[in-house]
Amino acid sequence: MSNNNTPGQNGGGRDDDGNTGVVLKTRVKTKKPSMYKVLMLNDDYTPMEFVVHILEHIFNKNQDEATTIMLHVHQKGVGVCGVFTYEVAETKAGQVMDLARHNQHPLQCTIEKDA
Ligand code: TYC
Repeated sequence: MSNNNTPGQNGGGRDDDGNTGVVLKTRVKTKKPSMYKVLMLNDDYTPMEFVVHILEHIFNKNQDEATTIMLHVHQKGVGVCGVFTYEVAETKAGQVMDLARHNQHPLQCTIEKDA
């Protein structure tokens, strides 16, 4: 993919309008943001249906996707609910923890910087 984002200097010290002198271009700020995984941890007490509900309503998964992720966490101990920018990841992890606490489930959710 290309962009117009490479800073450079016009040849011969002549700018686009033909004026002479030192001409520097500034890099346009278009760096991609760091991404963060939202991880859910297994426990022995949170009902499977509750985890599926969380995945459907907070992570916008359909029932099949939600069930697959829940079973992965149940069997492996940890799984990825989604990958987001930092603020979105923090917000979603907080929503999971709030819902779990309000329903008295020990479900744990954390975020981790993506590689
Ligand atoms: N292990 C739980 C049970 O057997 C289900 C569960 C799945 C809990 C995923 C947490 O993140 C979790 N009821």
